[in-house]
Amino acid sequence: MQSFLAMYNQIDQRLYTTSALANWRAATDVNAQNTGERIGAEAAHAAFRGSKYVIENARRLLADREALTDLEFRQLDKILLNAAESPGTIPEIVQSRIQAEARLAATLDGFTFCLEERGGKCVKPVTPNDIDEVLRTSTDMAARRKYWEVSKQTGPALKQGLAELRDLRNRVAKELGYSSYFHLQVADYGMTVAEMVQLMDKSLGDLKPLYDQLHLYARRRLAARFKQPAPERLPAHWIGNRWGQEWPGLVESADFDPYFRGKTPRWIVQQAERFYTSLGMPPLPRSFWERSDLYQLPANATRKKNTHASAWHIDRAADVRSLMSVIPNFSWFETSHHELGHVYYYIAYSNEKVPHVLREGLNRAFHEALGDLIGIAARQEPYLRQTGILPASVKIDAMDLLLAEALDSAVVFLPWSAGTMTHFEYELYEKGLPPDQFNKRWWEMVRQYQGMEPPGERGEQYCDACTKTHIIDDPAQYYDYALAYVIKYQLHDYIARRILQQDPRSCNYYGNKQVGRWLQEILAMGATRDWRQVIREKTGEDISTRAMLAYFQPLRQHLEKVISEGAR
Ligand code: X8Z
Ligand code: ZN
Repeated sequence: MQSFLAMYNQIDQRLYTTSALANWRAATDVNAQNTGERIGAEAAHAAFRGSKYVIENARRLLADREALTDLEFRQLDKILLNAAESPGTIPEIVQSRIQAEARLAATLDGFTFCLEERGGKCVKPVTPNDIDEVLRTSTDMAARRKYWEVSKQTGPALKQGLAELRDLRNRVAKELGYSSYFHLQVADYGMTVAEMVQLMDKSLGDLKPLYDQLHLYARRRLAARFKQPAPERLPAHWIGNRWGQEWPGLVESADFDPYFRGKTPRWIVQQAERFYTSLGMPPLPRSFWERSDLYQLPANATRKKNTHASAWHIDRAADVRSLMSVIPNFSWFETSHHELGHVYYYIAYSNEKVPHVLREGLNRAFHEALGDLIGIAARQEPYLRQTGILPASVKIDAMDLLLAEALDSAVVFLPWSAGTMTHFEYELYEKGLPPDQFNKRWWEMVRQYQGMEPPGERGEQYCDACTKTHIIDDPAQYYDYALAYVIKYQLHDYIARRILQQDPRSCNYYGNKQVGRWLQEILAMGATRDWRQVIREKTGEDISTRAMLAYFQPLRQHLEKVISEGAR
């Protein structure tokens, strides 16, 4: 037993590292050679993880459950889950999947969004940051629509690949007995597909009354801003985000962008680091700053890189990095906190008590929740004042702050994540959604869950779901974020009320070592414990929307008043 686990942990760490490094190079410098090396390194890793030897031994040892400690059981369970991603019994399928994923990622990461083409050449390329800026700030309807449409240009280039990849991923997952690739991903939570979908639907139902109020508020407000009649559904190009996953910029008095304008991108990331060190966590290792790729590339850059933010644990030890395209605005300020959350999680569980194969979050949602939790803390008024980000002369109404948070980083996100994204991927993998219905079903779900619609006909020549990175790169996992949103308010509620004894809507944990210790205990255990037990032990309750609902409760009455006044 011990020798099998020791052998697995040692070999896997080496192959994992080689593969992570090759992936890093492929994502930070997109070219055919790096894509090829990524394929080679992943194939070697997959061959080990899915080898008959590994599967047979893990199964044999698991059969005698009584003889196993909890830590041994967890490692073997994870080893089998890892094996199910690349079973050695179907090597050609596994290889095809690895190739298809690498090629599709290269198409996505190397893509040039184009505002104007002449003679088959792009004469006006735009970056995702340019697109986001226009959608957040412009009142020119034609420009908004144009940029929104440009943001969907990746879809047609990726659609065929996604259809093929879906089939390959499902073939892989079925080999070890999962009903689909969606099932395999959900299994990491110890849940069935039905349980996960129910949890999503329950959370959506809980937030629905507040979402409906926010939706009505947003329609009226944007109609006034754009001098249009108030629509029944929100046109997608009216919103300050390419997918309507958050609705920034609606509450003008709580718009923080101006306070970041004079800052450097490096200051943004360092300010995020300061939050973590203030809690007693270590400064980021020097190698983080040397090896990360944090800032937007200059317009004349000769390389292309993935522009979606991510964090990397290259060796599952001290080599931690982040890939971003930071420019000085509030959105990147929040994203920097999010990514550093992953990085501090990596650092915390890279300790001798956590075997290599369990150097992961309690579950994937906890990993997503940590940085966002610090993101909630970093948008609280006392903190913004203390750090001087918010000038003393500027007064902000507390209700406006709460409203802005609900719109741009909390409530509005759930119909997108638990609704559209989760249900689309559920149908894609579990129900085998045919490619000629990808866009039709996508927009049906956007209408149903988010109450939004596209600015024009979106036929099957488009693949608007394909424009979302995670559909290509992090398949069948987006419910992670929905759960993270629920969990982060539970953690925040506990920290504010129990540790700090402050109002959760106006509290400050910057500099508080007790909060740091409480968090560190969760982080340092990695995946060595059962997440349901830990959430109960640490917060006194199961996973639940209670804390999130309580946090936004005052907004319900406020919006009721605003809405009825608006109707008069
Ligand atoms: O993808 C991310 C992070 C990287 S793990 C930037 N997020 C989701 C998204 O952008 O769609 C953070 C929240 C939701
Ligand atoms: Zn993340």
